[in-house]
Amino acid sequence: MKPDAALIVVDLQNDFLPGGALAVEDGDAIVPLVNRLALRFEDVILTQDWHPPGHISFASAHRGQPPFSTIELAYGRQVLWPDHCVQGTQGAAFAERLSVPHAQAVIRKGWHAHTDSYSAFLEADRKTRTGLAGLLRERGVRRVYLAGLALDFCVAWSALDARAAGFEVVVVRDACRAIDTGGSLASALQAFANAGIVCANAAEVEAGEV
Ligand code: VGL
Ligand code: ZN
Repeated sequence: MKPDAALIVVDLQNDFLPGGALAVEDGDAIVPLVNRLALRFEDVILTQDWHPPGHISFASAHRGQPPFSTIELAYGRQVLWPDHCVQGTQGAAFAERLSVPHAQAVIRKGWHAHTDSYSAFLEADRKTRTGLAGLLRERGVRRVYLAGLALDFCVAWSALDARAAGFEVVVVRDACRAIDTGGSLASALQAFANAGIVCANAAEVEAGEV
């Protein structure tokens, strides 16, 4: 068990798996890895992308805008996505083969109709907090490990915000997959390096090397 540490499993939901509305290539390959990795952690938090119908991040909510185009919103640039992870739908449900029964909390995010939230900590307005930092601090967590989807969006923003909130951060690289649109993967990896976020593989974490 890793003391003072938590594993955050990001958005392992049907819509991000092959066949889903916003499928991440090879996204299903990480599920067994995450299941195994989670056995090393007493504290496990799941995040769940959880949008109301007609959410502002959906291309369908903006006339004439195709999916994967970008627009300027009040809080900044927003990528427009296919409708995905609509509250209560099968697409928003966790991957069927995800098996982390000892996880204690689910942080749902992106539920404000007019604000997206890639990050598990801070919504896209960069002001509204989800409460996750407080939860982790109250439990004495100092270091967070992140795995899940997508590496270049929700994992990346969560990792950077965790670091900004004062946690040590490890991204478990092979337990993530990326969307990689418009150079997003390269910029995420560069941002990790700039922020002092460690990238490691699951085997290194399981061996206690990281
Ligand atoms: C995500 C795009 C839109 C993610 C969520 O989980 O990375 N990406 N909503
Ligand atoms: Zn989303």
